Amino acid sequence: MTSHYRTCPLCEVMCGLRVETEDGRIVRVRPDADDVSSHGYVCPKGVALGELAEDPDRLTRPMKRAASGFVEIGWREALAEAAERLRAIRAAHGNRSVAMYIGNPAVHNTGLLLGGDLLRRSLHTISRFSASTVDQVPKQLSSWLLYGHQFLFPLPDVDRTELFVILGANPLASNGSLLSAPGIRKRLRGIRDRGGRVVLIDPRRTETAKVADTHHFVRPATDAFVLAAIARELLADPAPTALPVEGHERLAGFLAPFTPEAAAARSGMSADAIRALAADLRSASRAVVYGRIGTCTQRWGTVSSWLVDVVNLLAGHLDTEGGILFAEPAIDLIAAGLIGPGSRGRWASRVRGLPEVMGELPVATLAEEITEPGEERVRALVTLAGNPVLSTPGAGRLDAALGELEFMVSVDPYLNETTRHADLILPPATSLASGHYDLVFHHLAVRTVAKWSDPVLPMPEGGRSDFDILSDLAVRIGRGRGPLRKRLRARVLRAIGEAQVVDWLLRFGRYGSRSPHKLSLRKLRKHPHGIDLGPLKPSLARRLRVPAIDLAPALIAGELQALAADLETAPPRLVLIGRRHLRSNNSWMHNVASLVKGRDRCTLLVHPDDAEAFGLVDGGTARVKSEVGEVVAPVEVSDEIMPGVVSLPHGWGHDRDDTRMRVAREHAGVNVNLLTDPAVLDGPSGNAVLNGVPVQIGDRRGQEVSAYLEKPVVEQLSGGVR
Ligand SMILES: Nc1nc2c(c(=O)[nH]1)N[C@H]1C(S)=C(S)[C@@H](COP(=O)(O)OP(=O)(O)OC[C@H]3O[C@@H](n4cnc5c(=O)[nH]c(N)nc54)[C@H](O)[C@@H]3O)O[C@H]1N2
Ligand SMILES: Nc1nc2c(c(=O)[nH]1)N[C@H]1C(S)=C(S)[C@@H](COP(=O)(O)OP(=O)(O)OC[C@H]3O[C@@H](n4cnc5c(=O)[nH]c(N)nc54)[C@H](O)[C@@H]3O)O[C@H]1N2
Ligand code: SF4
Ligand SMILES: [Mo]
Repeated sequence: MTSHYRTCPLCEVMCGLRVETEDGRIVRVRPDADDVSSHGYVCPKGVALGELAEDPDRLTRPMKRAASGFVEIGWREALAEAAERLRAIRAAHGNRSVAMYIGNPAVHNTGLLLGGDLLRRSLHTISRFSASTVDQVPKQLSSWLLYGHQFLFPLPDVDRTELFVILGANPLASNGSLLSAPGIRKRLRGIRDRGGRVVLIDPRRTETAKVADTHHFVRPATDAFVLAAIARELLADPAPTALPVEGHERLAGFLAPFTPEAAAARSGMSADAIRALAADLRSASRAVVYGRIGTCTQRWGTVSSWLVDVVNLLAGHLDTEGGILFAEPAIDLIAAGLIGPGSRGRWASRVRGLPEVMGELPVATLAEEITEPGEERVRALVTLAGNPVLSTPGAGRLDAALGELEFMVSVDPYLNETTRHADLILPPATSLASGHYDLVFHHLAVRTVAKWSDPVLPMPEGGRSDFDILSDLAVRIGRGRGPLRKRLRARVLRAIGEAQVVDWLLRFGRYGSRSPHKLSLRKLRKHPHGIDLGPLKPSLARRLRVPAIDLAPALIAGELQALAADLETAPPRLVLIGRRHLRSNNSWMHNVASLVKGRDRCTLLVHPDDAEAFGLVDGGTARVKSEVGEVVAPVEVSDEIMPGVVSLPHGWGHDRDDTRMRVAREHAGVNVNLLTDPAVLDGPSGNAVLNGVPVQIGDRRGQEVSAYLEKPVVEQLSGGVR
């Protein structure tokens, strides 16, 4: 038996695993107690990595659509046909007619990231979409506006803070996002052991609430009101900062309407609690506010993200130990110039005229870019590691639109809800057969760590890695087109492979050849548990890409005015939010038996008062309707969710006969994104609105009973957990 030390590629946390193999097969996956970052922490998904790699439903050969269904074909034939069809459609209808969608696992896979970049360059299309616009793009936009770079992600210094305020994140289920800190439960406990406090603001009393000192219920999509009120309080006496900051007066003007009372009326969090939180943030020497998916995937995603940082700044916790810090990893994509500072509005979507953000268009508009007639409509689509039919809003419409494409190719190991529309599926071998270095997630990590993982499994006979597939496609598509330099880059990178690229980036980085650390691939190979380079340090003052942090840029000023106008809006009677479960990961791990066993997790959470009002019973079913669709889901009655709010998790809806995910098929669940509305977006970023979606409840026969039932909204929703 051989032990391999490997970074888990499944979520942002990057736990160290010990993978034991025999004869090229995985025997066991265990936590790596010596990993310098995770120190033996692991979650059930990491342990299931072997099952995932050896899932019999994984595709092993390219699949081509035929009249009788999918048939296996050879790699050469598949790659040649994919390149030829894409080139032909592009030649006939222009660059824009070929679109690309990149899903979440792409960022967790070194070869896919590098190969995907080559393919993107060779396709040369502005029809670019990704999971970023159902996720964190408001954060990127906010960082670009505030600091001049989209990748300067504000990270809460969880290991040194004394007051940790969390909005719209459930790290005990998700393990943390834009916050790579393995073993978050222990770290949150650490705050309390130091005499500090954890405050959670969430419409649901989540798993994280159980380790928090205080939990405040907040109505979905009203965080911006609370944050604006806190910022308004802080502006009366902002903390001194060494950073250059301007626009205090302008900001004060825009924030004037957001009194704690006004914010309380709209959000359900009490005015006293809002005032107390502002005062505590200001008086604590080490404190930090952190907002994640619940604050991003909603109507006020950008302004909420922006206000989180502004509150930290005004309270004196930006770029400070125990406050917000910014990572400077060993391979620093910002310093290396490998990721641009940011952009907005360089081009627009064809149908709705939505501005490009960070080089992409909102995925919420993909369906109409395909279906709306016009010469440059999207006729071909390449999906890389994505399942937008389950993960993006208005999924029903997208599902139908994919059927109208002239050609679709998916680089994906599964025949699932999205790839079933493809003409060709190009399945990579498990990423465990390739080397791994986290190019992205070290930018989100609370400690600076460098780690390389060598392949754990041999490349299966006839198998190809993501990098092989994508770089091959890139070279074929680029052939005879574009500047020689670019075509050579694709060929050279393809020839040397991703490990060599990582080696160069390490050597040229701040811990590389010219530093005492002398990091290189060779050195990292000698340290299979990783090398710890210490905690983050304040660095923003020297890394700011703007002359001064502007507290009220035009785009945000416009949003604050819209937000002020919305203070008067009566909230919908019932809104929908999402949730995550520790044993799930977006849409694609439901085919692993050990992860889906147990009771049904795709349930509609309903508060007892609402259950009574709508005639729902625990264990029964409910028909949930929105502006764009409806689903019938099992009901779970619980007072952990606030009245007026229901919750359904995403990534489910595996009830198709033409997919090949047999375990998932038996635990189908429903697709919540049939309910989310692609017409409603976070304005500045185009991010999808997946939380705070107005819905109605009907009974089993479809009669509407909820519509706008008059029921007093609970007045006093805030309060301590214990
Ligand atoms: N186990 C597991 N881990 C995962 C994933 C997974 O699917 N499963 N997905 C990974 C991915 S891709 C991501 S991006 C991260 C996300 O990581 P997190 O941001 O931690 O995501 P969630 O666990 O969904 O927690 C979001 C919380 O926001 C709350 N919420 C909803 N709407 C609002 C609102 O308007 N205001 C406030 N204040 N709260 C709101 C919800 O009740 C929920 O508790 O998780 C990653 N990790
Ligand atoms: N309603 C609602 N919708 C949501 C969310 C929510 O909170 N609520 N969360 C959103 C978020 S944060 C995200 S990130 C998105 C995720 O959205 P997507 O990225 O579109 O969806 P995933 O479910 O992550 O699908 C991943 C796909 O990658 C494939 N895959 C896995 N590993 C590999 C690999 O190594 N190589 C290749 N080539 N393919 C691989 C899988 O088979 C699967 O098809 O979902 C979003 N959708
Ligand atoms: S928390 Fe779980 S899924 Fe995430 S990196 Fe660790 S073991 Fe993998
Ligand atoms: Mo995500």
